[in-house]
Amino acid sequence: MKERDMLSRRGFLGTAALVSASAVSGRVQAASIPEAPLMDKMTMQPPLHPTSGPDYRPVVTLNGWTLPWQTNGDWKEFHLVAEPVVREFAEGMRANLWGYNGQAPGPTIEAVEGDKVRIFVTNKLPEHTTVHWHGMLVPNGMDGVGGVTQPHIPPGKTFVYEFELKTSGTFMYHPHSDEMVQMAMGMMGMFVVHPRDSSFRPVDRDFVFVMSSYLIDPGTYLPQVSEMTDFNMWTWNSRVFPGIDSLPVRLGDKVRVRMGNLTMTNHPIHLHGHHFAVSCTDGGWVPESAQWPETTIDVPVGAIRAFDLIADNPGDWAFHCHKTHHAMNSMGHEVQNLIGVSKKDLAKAVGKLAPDAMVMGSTGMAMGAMEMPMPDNTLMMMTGSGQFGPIEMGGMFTVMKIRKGMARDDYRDPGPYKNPEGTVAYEVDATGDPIPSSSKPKAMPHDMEGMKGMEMKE
Ligand SMILES: [Cu+2]
Repeated sequence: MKERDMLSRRGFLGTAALVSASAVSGRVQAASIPEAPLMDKMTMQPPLHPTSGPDYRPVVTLNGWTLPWQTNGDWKEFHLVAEPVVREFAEGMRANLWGYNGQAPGPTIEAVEGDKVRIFVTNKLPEHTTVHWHGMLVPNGMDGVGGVTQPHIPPGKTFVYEFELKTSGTFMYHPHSDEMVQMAMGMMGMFVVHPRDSSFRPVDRDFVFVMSSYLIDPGTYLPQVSEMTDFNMWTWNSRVFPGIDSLPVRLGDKVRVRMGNLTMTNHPIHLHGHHFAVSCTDGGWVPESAQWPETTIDVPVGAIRAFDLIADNPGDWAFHCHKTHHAMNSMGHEVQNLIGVSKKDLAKAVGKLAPDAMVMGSTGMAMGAMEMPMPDNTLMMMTGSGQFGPIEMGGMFTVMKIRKGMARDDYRDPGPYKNPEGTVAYEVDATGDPIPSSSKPKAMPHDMEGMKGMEMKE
C-alpha cells in the first residue's frame, strides 16, 4: 500500500466522521516529508484508533488532539511544525504563544513500544529551536539539546529525529534551545508510548494533559518570558477554567489520567470522590506492589505522573490543583484581605485612587470580585456557574463527569449530574427541619448547562 494512502486512511482525511474537515487541514510538503496536519479547534478531539500494528486504547488530550502519522517501511513518520500560534485560554482571553501545528501545546504523539519513529521538525519560528524527548531512552544525538547533541534548527529549516521506542510510558517533548523563552511561550507536548502487549495494564479511558504557566498582564496578549515565580495563568494544555474540557467517564470504566508539569512549581492535583493509584511516571511504570492509594498527587517540576482509578462513583467530581491560587485566573498579589473591615465608602475611596483596583468584599471575595470592571482580554479571577450557582474557580480546575450508560468512545460533555433525590446537602430551619427548595438546582439559562458558555465580564 502506498504510504500516502496509509496516511489518509489512518489519519485525518479519511476519518471525516471523527474529525471535521475544517478542524484539520493538510499542508503541501515535498514528496519525501510527510504532511504536517494543522489543528484549528481547541476542544478535545476524538481518540485516534490504530488501524494496523498492535492494538491499544488511544489517549484523548484535554482541549487537544493526537498527531496523525504515516508509515514508511518500518517507520512511523510524524511532522511537527514549530510556529507562532494564537491560543484561547478560555472564552474572553487569547494569548500570542509559540507552539506546534497550530496549537500550544503541540499535538500528543502516540505510538507503540518497539516502534521506530521518524519525526520531522520544521522551524517556522523567528529564532532557532530544537526538540528534546523528555524521559525517552534515545541515542544521544537524538536528545535535542542544542549545542550539546545537535546544532540548533535555524528558522525555515527542517531536521529529522529517528529513534526506536525502547519503553512504553508517558513522556513529553519541548525545546532545549532558548529554553526559557520557548517554554514560557508555550512550546511543549505529550508523547505516549503504549505497551506492545495490549493486556499490560489496559484502561478504558486515558486522558492526557501538560501543565504550563504564564504571566500575562491584564489587557495584554503576550506572556512575560523572564518571569521566574509570579505567574497569573495556571493552565492545563494552555487552558484555564472554565475553558478546560471536562473528563467524561462511563460508570465502571478503568480510567487513567497522565499529567506532565512544565511550569516552574509543583502542582498537587486532587480528584474528589475516588481513591487512585499512581501508575506511571516519566521514568516508567510503577510496579503494582509499590503503589499506594491517594486522592492528591504532587506533580513535580519537569515530571509526569499518571494515576489509575475505577470510576465507580457517579457524579460531577471536582478535579483540580490544590494550591488555591492555581485555581484562580489573572490572580494578583495586590488583593487585600478585607474580611471584617467595614465596607462603607471603602470601595468608593479605592475606586477614586485606582479605578482598576480589585476590591475584596468585607465578607470574603465571593461577591466583590464578581462586580469588578475588567480590562479587555482578561478573565475573571473567580468564575463559572454550575447547576447550583457560581463555581468561583479558575486556572487548573475542571470536573470528571462519571455517568451510567455512556457509549464506550463517547467523550461528549454529559451536562450537569442529576443527583438522586435526598443525596444533596440541604438547608434546615431553626428547628432543624429541612427547607427543601434551597437544595434544588436553580433554573439557569440553557447555555450555562454543563459549565459551558460562562458569562465573562468584559
Ligand atoms: Cu498548582
